[in-house]
Amino acid sequence: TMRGAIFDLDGVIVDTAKYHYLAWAKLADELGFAFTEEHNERLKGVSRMRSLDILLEVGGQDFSEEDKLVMADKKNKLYVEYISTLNESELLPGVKDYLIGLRARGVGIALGSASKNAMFILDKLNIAELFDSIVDGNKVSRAKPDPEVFLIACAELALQPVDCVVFEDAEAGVQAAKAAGMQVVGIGRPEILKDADLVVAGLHVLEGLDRLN
Ligand code: B16
Ligand code: MG
Repeated sequence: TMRGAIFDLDGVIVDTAKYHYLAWAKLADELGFAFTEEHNERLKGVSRMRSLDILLEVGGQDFSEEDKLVMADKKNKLYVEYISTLNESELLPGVKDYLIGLRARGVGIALGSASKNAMFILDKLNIAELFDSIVDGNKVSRAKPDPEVFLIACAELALQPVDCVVFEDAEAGVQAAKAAGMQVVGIGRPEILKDADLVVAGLHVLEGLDRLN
């Protein structure tokens, strides 16, 4: 049985990918190349610096580490500006009810995200208080598919990996959860999330099932 639930942020709780995309596309535009939504798929669940490397690879450009830090910072300032008006209405379907239902059953709830802006986003969505533990990009040193983020979250919930279920939308996140020895529910398309134990379109599906029980 599930004693702890660990949630990825972007793609599971909120679709911040579209704002990441707007900011990355603006940076690419300034560098003189087009960055499409299809390219953006490759950035989902990937860290900020790794995302920049992928973007520059698409544009066939290369810069010093110093310049890259300046660019990543610039992108982040734009991104933060775009998400500054985020609110509860942008929560993905079923998220809040599912979290409240888990809490009522005594399941520990953690966030396991690569984003350094996770706290800001949870505050905007008004759901920070539903989490017992928040593990984000500021707390981890190794990016998914490394299991670090989920292992820290599990330890903060004072649970063992076998007691935890991870909710993930990205393939690298599914791999990270498996490497951590946890069960994983994929959020999205089964053909992409092949290694997940179960794949659903969104938390609204699980929330609906819980209500039937
Ligand atoms: P930041 P997740 C990830 O969030 C995003 O999917 C990815 O596109 C982003 O680059 C990464 O966070 C880092 O975000 O620039 O805000 O630190 O899916 O792990 O919740
Ligand atoms: Mg994600």
